[in-house]
Parts: sequence; C-alpha cells; structure tokens
Amino acid sequence: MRAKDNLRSAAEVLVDQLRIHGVKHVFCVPGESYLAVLDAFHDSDLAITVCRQEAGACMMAEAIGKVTGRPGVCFVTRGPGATNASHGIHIARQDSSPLVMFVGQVARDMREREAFQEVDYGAFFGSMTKWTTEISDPARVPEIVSRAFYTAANGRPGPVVISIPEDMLVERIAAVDAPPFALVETSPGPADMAKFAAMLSAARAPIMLLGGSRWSQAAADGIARFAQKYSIPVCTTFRRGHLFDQTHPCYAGDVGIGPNPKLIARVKAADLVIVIGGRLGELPSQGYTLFDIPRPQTPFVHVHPGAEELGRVYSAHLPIHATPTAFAAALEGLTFSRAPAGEAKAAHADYVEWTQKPTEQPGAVNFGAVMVWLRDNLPADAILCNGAGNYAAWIHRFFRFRRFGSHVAPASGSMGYGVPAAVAMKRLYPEGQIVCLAGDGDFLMNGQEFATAVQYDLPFTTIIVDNGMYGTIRMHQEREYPGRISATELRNPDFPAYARAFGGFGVSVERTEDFPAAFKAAQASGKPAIVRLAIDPEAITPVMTLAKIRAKSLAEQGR
Ligand SMILES: Cc1ncc(C[n+]2csc(CCOP(=O)(O)OP(=O)(O)O)c2C)c(N)n1
Ligand SMILES: [Mg+2]
Repeated sequence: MRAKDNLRSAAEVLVDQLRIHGVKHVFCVPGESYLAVLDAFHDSDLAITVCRQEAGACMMAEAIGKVTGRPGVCFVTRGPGATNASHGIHIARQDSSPLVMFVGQVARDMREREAFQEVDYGAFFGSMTKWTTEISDPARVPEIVSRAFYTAANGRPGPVVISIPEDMLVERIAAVDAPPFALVETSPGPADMAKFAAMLSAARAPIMLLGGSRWSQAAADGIARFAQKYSIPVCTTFRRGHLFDQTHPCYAGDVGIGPNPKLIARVKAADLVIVIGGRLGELPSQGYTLFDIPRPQTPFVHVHPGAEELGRVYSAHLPIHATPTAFAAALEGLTFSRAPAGEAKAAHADYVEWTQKPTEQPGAVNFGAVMVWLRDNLPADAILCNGAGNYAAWIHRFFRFRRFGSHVAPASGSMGYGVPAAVAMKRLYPEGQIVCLAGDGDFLMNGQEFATAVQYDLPFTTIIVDNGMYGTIRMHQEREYPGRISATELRNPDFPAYARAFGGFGVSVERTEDFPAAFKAAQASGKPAIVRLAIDPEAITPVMTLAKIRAKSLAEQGR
C-alpha cells in the first residue's frame, strides 16, 4: 500500500516506470523474492497475467515485443524461475525481439554466498541478452529501467535482464521518474539511397528478402508499393511470412525450411539481392550456402537496424544502417536513371503453383487440406501462433499471411511457443481471432499455459497435429540411421479430454472432411479449445513419407 510520506518504495518506483514507458501487460510467475513488486501491482492498472511456468511467461512477453516493437515485460523469481525463463530469453535473442525481464534476487547483504536460489545472472545469461544488470541502488531504478527499454527496443532489438534484490525493493526513496523511452528509427542517408538507386537501375533480375524485426504495417505496405511499381519479386525468410502480403502479385515465396526449388533457383539467379531487416541466418541462407561468405557472389544490399550486424557474416556491396520502417519510407519517391523492372509476375506464378493445392498424403486427415481451409476461411487479421516441429511446414507452405503481425512463431525454432504466444495475443487483442497450431510434442512443452487461457477466459483454438512422435527428429533419424527408431515415439494423452479437464472445449478429428465442423464448434464454444488432428505418422512432410525417406537412405548406404 502506498504510504503518505511522499516517498515511494523502490518497487513502486519500478512499477511507475513501467507505466511511463507505455507498458500495459505484465506476465509473471510469483516469487517471494519480489513480493514488494507484486504488492505494487495491486495498486496499478497494469494487466497482470499470472502463468504456470516461467518459460510461458517469458514467451508471452516476447510475443508482445514481436508484434508491437515495444519491449514485452515479464517478472520471474530467482534461480529456478530465471532458469526456466531462459527458454524465452533465447527466443528474444535469436528473433531480435524487444524484451525486459525482471528477476527477484537475494538480499544484497547475502550476495555471493550462493544464498537460497542465488544465481549470477550475468554469467548465466551470458551472450544471450543485450544487457544483464542488477539494481543495487534504489535511487537508480528510473535510470536503469529507462536504459533497459532503450537497449531492448533499439538497434537490433533483444532481451534485457534486470535482477532486483528483495531488500532493495522495499527501501523508500524520493526518486525522480524518467521520461518515456523513445523508439529510434535509424534512417538511410541520401548517399546510401543514391547508390541503392544506381545498383537497382543496373539490375535485370533483382529480388528482395525480408526478415528480422523493427517492421510495421506501414513498412510492409511501403515495400509492397515499391515492389509493384518496379515489378520486383519479394520473398520472406523463415517465420517472417507476415512481413509481406502473400496474396500480393509480387510475392515470390518463403525462403525457409523445405522451400520451393524454383524459388531457390530464382534467388541464386538474381543479379541484385536486397536483404531488408534480417540477418539471413542459417535457415533462410539454406545452411549458409546461398551466398558466398564474406563477399556474396551477387551484388548484395543489406539493410539492418543493428550496426554490429552489418558485415558480421556478409560483407555487402552496399550495407545500409536503417530500420526496415525507415528504409521503406525512403523508397517512396526514389528516382532512377533507368527504371528497374523485375520478374515478379513469373515469381508469383511459381509461388501460387507451389502452394495452391494440398499434396496427396497418407492417412484420413490431410493437414495440407486443413491449412487450405483455414487460408480460405480465416479473416486477413487472424493471428496464427505456433512453435516448432515438422507440422509447421504445412503452415509455411499452404497458409497465406496478409497482415504484419499475423504470424507469431519463433524463428529460433523453439518448441512450446504456440500456446503462450496465443495467450499473449488474446490478452493484447481481446476481439482478435487467434489460432494456435502445435505438434503433439510441441504442445506439451508449454501446454500448462492452457490453464492460463482458461483462467483469463481467452477463447482461442489450438489445433494439435498429433502424429504420436517427435516427428522432425524421427525424420532426421530415418535419413541418417534408417530404421533405427530411438527416443522419438510418444504415447499421448487424450488431448480433447485434457482440454475439458482444464475447463476448455475439446474435439478430435479423424477425417479431413470433419475438420470444418469441429473447428466451428470449437469457436462457437466460447472457450479455450483444442482440436486434435489424428495424423498418420507416415505423412512426415508435405511431399515425403517416412517409408520413402528410409528406403532412400538405405539405398544410398547400399543396404
Ligand atoms: C525446446 C526444443 N526442444 C527440442 C527441440 C528439437 N526438436 C525440433 S522439432 C522436434 C520434434 C517436434 O515434435 P512435434 O511437436 O510432435 O512435431 P512433429 O515434428 O511431429 O510435427 C524436436 C524435439 C526444439 N526445437 N526445441
Ligand atoms: Mg509430432
């Protein structure tokens, strides 16, 4: 409770700073290490979501950062709380998402004795964060929280971890609040844009690859207008399909896992590659095989908001230090000595051909047909959330994202993300249509957050693609060690009964044609829902069966 001495506890000052920096949502698992903050929440208008495991809380905050571009915030306790949460910290790192995590810490006079649950967070989080610090002087709460928001959100965004000793939090102080932090748009200079225009004028087959963070709907629209004007094909990179309207006539496809071979050929044949926002990491670069390192064989423009990322892997012919949003704005009105003209029409035709119809699959439920149904029936602003597993291949291939922020999924390939992300999206957009997609393995990594969905009355539908195995790893096993199944089989619970036990709605689908009615029933229930799809384990990718992969590797191994 706030006292009348005109002083505030450090915890109250901290919560006031969050409000000043525009925070609306906080995700947490409570701990006795930060009771004073929990008490300050009591008097605040922050929307608090109490979670069942810190990884879920941290992923929820990361998802908020991903779609808003402003740091998501979570609070966890020391030791086991912080180590659980590290899963979400790693996602924020690899996905370049702004995140600020507060960790309750042992009292200052016990530091370095390995007191109860004490961890050295600087050492533990190491290179995963942009900054890890501890507030030992309560008077510095406004300064350090302000720096945390600037650091997490600007340049290449990422996670910041702040440990808050419990005795520091209860000290009463006369602190001056910080002003709200600013998002800093780094804009390209006129010389950069002139060089860019000259390179584009000289190109016959330019291509754009979009990725990373610091995007907005305005940026996506700006790139779309520019691409259309000059007929430039645009691809998105792994898990960034929502950066461009995939129904747009310039959309060329997804450069990720299992890409369209024609698209890869097109990227390789391009005479100007324009990478905007992304790092072109291992997955989109097809295992660093698309472009030579350090100097790409093709004229290469790299636009990135983090100065330290330019030249880190690729020594671009034109590195541009700019946010995608500022770069897209600078494209407006750009003039050329010779108007560029790309091959967008052919590229989009290849994309449509590759994704239009579901492939034939063994088993009575064709997940491709389910994705096509969702594509045809969900509104453009529906948000799809998922984690990692082979099932995601069907999402990337058959769904068509149209709006910025409509796909919330980890580029870091982390399992267990879909349910927490869907909880966060439904908290952020109570009227929004949110669909979570999960593998059977994937779902149970953070399936406990289904209870959070029930607790906060968050009606979203989770589609569980149940093939009774850690399918991705089984696929790799069949390729490398054919026929030798090891530690990849799963015996699953009755998922619809799981949903009902938590207070949600559950249904199982055994045939493709039953999916629409089941999905509609889940939506009509008004509850968090699970639609479980019975998938034939043989249907391991949209084009391969396990038997085919095994036979191929046995043949290659001469057995
Ligand atoms: C947190 C985490 N642990 C382990 C992995 C390694 N991994 C990648 S995919 C996968 C299996 C996914 O299984 P499931 O969710 O059932 O999807 P499926 O591949 O069967 O479609 C595993 C274990 C990972 N990516 N993330
Ligand atoms: Mg599975």
